[in-house]
Amino acid sequence: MSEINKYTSDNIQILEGLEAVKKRPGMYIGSTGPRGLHHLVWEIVDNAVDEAMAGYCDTIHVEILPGDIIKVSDNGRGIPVDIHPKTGKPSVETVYTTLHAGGKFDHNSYKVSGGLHGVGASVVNALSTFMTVEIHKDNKKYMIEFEDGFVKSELRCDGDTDITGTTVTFLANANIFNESHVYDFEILRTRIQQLAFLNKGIRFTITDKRNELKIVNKDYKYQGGVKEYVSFLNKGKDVLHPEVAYFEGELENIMVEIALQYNNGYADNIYPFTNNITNPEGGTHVEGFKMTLTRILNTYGKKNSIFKKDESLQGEDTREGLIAIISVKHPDPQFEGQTKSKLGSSDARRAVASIMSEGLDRFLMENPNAAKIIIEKALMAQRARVAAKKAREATRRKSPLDALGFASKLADCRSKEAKRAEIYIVEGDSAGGSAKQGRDSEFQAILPLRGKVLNVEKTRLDRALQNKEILSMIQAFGTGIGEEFDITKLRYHKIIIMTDADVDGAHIRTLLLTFLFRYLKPLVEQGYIYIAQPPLYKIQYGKSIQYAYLEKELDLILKETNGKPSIQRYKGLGEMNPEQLWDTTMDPAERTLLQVTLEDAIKADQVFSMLMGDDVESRKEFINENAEYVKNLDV
Ligand code: 1YM
Repeated sequence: MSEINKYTSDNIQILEGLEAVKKRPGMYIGSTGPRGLHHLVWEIVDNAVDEAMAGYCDTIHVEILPGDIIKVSDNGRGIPVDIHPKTGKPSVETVYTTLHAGGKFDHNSYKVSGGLHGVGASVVNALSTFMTVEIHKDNKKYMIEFEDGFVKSELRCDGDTDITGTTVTFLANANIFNESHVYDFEILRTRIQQLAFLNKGIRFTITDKRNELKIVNKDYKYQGGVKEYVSFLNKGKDVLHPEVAYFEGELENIMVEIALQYNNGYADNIYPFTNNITNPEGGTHVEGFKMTLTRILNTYGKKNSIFKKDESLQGEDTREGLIAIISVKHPDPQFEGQTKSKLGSSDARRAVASIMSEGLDRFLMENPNAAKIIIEKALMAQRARVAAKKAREATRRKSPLDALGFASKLADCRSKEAKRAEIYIVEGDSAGGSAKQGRDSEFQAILPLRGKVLNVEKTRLDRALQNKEILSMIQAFGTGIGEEFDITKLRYHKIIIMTDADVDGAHIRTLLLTFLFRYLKPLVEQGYIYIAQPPLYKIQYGKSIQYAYLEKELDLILKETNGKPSIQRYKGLGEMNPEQLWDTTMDPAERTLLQVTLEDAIKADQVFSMLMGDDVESRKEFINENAEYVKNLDV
């Protein structure tokens, strides 16, 4: 084949590659919804982070410009501009027009990879109406421009410079991201801050310039890395020891960073990451961590006579009130599990166990007070576990009367097919009554709750299990709780929280979500939890009835309806008759359900703690800082 033909066939391949991305964007970035849109930013940021991890860059800026144009820049070496031997084109052009070009000819040892990340900058290019890449390198400024993924203006030298780095600017294609191409500042900010925690000493900034009257700029740099992350997560909680334990090291080419600190709560929050990507399903690094934590605490407790003669701790005892970050950087991680987000590499287990074991040993030795408090906390947890086991047995009984002698108010559905079955958790007996009459009893079960659900933020499982409302929920769901939780036994694939559209309703909803998040987290993670949306108003004009679910909708309906309609404001679900409740809120053909997704479990945990905890000052500060998010949670 002649040289010319070779280039031509390479070019055809390139075109076919990018065309495939445009045709099926979802295959490459997961979706063309908001998630996919934000994914474009991470794809570019990841390249800058890779450069930082390789040790060549210490500052990364992200800007949202008017029109939702994204600009990412770093002060690394600059993407190579030399002619690539295979394509005969500048390397930067090849990187931005060839699928998966990154992996082929760069040699960073740690790459941001896992889940959907790592598909390459060319995918972002293919899905952008325009993109420019500016490179400062070898005292020269270079520039290349693309339109719809095609080179619009070839790489050119654009003057002299005395700095190095890469700046990428792009506009997502609004025809492809047709749901919305508006970025959510909070989503970008949260992840940028997380990247700053996970890459110590690297400065990350994020600036929202979309509204020139209100430019928002955040600047993050954490010299302490994940140690500061744990402090941040424990903010507003009562910690049991002042110092965050921090261990780092490298083994078999795997870098490990671990930080942990106990608080006086009961939740177990371990946040694992591989190459900056969270692993919600855990994996070998988490196994290594848990194993070592149990082993070292047991050895210390025995050696220092903190245990009574036969006492020893089980794994879960050692994790009550624990907040931990495990961050590994692995040159070639293997993933498994349902979402390919579970780390499978066994060398990571060894590396974590070894670094953690040495580090924790030393920490306990140097901080004997902390050691004693941690082990005593674990011993308390152990006693509570035994008590909880007894209480839990009650939830397993088949009879509608449990050990506490009350009848659950569950009105079950006839279908035993979990996939189809739904359960409505309804506030109050009167709304419960309407729901029971209005439902389709074939597949809709109703569980009315009386009064307020216990606040579980400050309660241990054994006490929570004495609460009737909580017991009836666990009994109804069928999954069990704690050690014997089994998601395959879930009896309803939709658990729908239906509360009044007022402040009390919002409070009950938050309490329910706290309970679900703390004790039945997989139900939330796997998308089984929903929130029903009852209407706020009924607008009747002659025989025609319309419902408004938002204040805005009421205005709209009133504008369209001339004359004088009668307006009824629903204060509670109880005011609706069964038929109305079915029509507006329960009929699958008409209703809108909000699916509760805790994509960002870390944030949710903070929201719950701040809203429910007893630190009033932090709560105020948190609500001020996160007004938007809290509002969303309460809508
Ligand atoms: C704002 C986005 O992409 N920075 C960036 C990318 C690269 C390099 C430096 C780089 C890598 C290497 C050598 C190497 C990339 N280079 C390539 C490729 N920021 C941003 N900064 N020199 C520079 O990995 O060996 C892909 S990404 F493939 F061309 F080397």
